[in-house]
Amino acid sequence: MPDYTPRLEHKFSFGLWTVSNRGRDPFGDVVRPALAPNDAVAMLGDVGAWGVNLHDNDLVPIDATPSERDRIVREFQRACTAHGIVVPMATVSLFYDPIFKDGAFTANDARVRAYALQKTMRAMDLGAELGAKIFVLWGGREGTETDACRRPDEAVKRLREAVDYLCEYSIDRAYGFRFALEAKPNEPRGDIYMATTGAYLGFIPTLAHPEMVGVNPEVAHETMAGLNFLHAVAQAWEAGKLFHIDLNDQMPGRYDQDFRFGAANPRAAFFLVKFLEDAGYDGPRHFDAHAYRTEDYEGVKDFARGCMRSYLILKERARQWNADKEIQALVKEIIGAGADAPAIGKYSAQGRDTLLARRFDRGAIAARGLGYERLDQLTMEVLMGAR
Ligand code: DIG
Ligand code: MN
Ligand code: MN
Repeated sequence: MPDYTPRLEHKFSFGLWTVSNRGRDPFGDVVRPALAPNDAVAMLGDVGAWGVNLHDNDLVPIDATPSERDRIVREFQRACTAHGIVVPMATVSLFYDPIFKDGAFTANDARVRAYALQKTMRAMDLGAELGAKIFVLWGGREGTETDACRRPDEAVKRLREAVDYLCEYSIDRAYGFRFALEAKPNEPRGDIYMATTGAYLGFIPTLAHPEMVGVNPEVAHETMAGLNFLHAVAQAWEAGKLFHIDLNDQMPGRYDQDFRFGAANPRAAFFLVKFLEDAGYDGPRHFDAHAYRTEDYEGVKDFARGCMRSYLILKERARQWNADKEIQALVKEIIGAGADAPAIGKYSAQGRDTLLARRFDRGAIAARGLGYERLDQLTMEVLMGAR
């Protein structure tokens, strides 16, 4: 029986806000008592996680004094050391405090935009102090309910000004941060700017320091919009911009469910894990998810274990798929189709003339059966443990 025990080498991480989620939702109060950050770290150490991530105010209350802040950070660092947990990523809450009700970097009030930068700089200080090298920016409130409130291209300009400024701050302080921008189509705003990972991939090249900025795609956020999450991840990877990833699960067309990884669509999760492992992605496997509202903290531990076990089970299924002789023979045949086609490659006068001169037998090519039903059935049988 393969071993599905999480180990540090798997780089499984959770946000403080995930295992400490108290189950509040828009229609119901908390169902779990507060879990202090240091107790959350102990829980993550207990279930075998590698890292813990945090928003600034997951750890340091927004109105903490500098001395309270320093004490909290010292105690947190002690807890992380005691439980062998690292802090790979930090981020900032630019969505919870009422001041951000109209957004943060894109807000119409210039004081809000300035305060959002100041707060992010301090969150970067905290992240750097904890050893984080990735800084996620999720613009949860950067959006609108009415497009009468600002031109959307003005929002893009304000976002660029903020990200450029924060890149300069990281350079100035020599923090070495790689910024990972996280998209979401809506919730909590009626519409959120930069709704998809693709939108951010189009935004990044317009920045002053594009090499410092990548994306943090989240399963639930692309899936909410009815998109194929793997395709967003693959485009980010191919562009060298997959700086981080938020793993969870989601039914299409619903509110942001942030389910346990693999809990809604194990087939999509399989193709994602296969891609990440085949591609050699070596970043954090971060679970931005939370337990069902029905659970107590034993259930939260089951949730955390389930995220990691499902990833490892799907990683083993991907190994089986890659080793399956019948599947690999089919893949070889599919990939090799049309071997006699004129090579495309770099444009040349000779290549041009060869391509223009070629006669294609459209009927014969179109009549060929591609065997994808057999391939997908074999894939499903690997997934279902029938091979
Ligand atoms: C929501 O999916 C966002 C926040 O939880 C956080 O800012 C970010 C970190 O992964 N994801
Ligand atoms: Mn989410
Ligand atoms: Mn997320």
